[in-house]
Amino acid sequence: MSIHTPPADWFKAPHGAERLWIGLALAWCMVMFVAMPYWHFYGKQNSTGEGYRVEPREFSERVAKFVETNQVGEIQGIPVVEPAPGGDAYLRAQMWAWYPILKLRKGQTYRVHISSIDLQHGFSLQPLNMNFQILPGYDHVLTLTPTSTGEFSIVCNEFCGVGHHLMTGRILVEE
Ligand SMILES: [Cu+2]
Repeated sequence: MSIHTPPADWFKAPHGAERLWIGLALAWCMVMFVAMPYWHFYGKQNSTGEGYRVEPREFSERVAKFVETNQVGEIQGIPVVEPAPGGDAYLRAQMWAWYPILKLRKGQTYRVHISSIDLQHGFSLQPLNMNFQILPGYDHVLTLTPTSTGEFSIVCNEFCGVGHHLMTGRILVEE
């Protein structure tokens, strides 16, 4: 069978259910088109976009110093560290762990510095579903004010190797 040109009047305008679904999809596209910039400016869980260049080795040193001066406990061998209210906290992403465990106070504001010292990871705070990309070489600063107490899990949502599924961490929030 040979390839032949389609008839000149091949186009048939969508009608019925097809027209309805295309219309709904288009309407939803328009809603998202407006919602994305809206969330960017008015969302309560947005990054401020504050970030700095940092060498992984240097970031590791800051994390070590932060742990050394603010450690208040230990859970399963991982230090629990409580930064001063209004102060800086450090969180290191590395295959395949988040380090250390942060202990924060409800209603206090912190500057949480997050970086990776090897490759790209994804910071996903659960169950709030706050998500940020964590890259080596960048100190990503999150201005964080916990509004509820409890234990929050951090999972890595950027595939980072065979231990990716084990890469969990936690943030404890107390009164
Ligand atoms: Cu990871």
